Amino acid sequence: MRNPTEALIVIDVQNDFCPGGALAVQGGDQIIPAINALMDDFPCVVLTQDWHPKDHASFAANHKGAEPFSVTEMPYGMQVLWPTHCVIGSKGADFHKDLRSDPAHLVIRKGFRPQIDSYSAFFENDRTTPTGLEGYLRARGITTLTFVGLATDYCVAYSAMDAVRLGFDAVVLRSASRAIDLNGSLIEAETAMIDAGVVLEG
Ligand code: VGL
Ligand code: ZN
Repeated sequence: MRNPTEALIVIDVQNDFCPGGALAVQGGDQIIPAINALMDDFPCVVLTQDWHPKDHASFAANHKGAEPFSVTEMPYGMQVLWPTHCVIGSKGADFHKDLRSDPAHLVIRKGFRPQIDSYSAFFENDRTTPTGLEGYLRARGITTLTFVGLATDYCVAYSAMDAVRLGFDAVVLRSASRAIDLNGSLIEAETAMIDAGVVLEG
């Protein structure tokens, strides 16, 4: 068992990010056995769930004439317009059936405000609206976070970089994460994570 100050943060292992899903990440389901095994090592396990209303501003379908994976300007900066995914209450938003959820102490949902996306488990994409995860971890005395899940170059990377910004030690376990890799986004995200002080393992 790891030190009581450590937590495992499992990012968005949901049907829509796994093969057959609306925003499938290649090999997204292959990381599940490793994640399940890791859960037994950590005194605190948190799962995150991407959780969007149907009219969410990050969906290309809600922008007239926009193609999925195109980019648009939002009040808070540039935003990729995604295929409709992880709609609240849908099958696609459910955790993959093989992911263990019993060991999780907390499930945190993000991206439920229609006008703003939320890649990070800590803040929405304006970088200021909190999800509440920071307070939970601090109240438990947790200082060191290991991130795994989907997708390495979006929600995992944003979460790990915010963690460092907040003063946590952050590790991304690459072997238990998979990337969307949209136009070189994986190498870009890895470089940004290293620059921010995230430790990349695996
Ligand atoms: C994610 C794109 C849109 C992720 C979520 O979990 O990495 N990516 N919504
Ligand atoms: Zn999303």
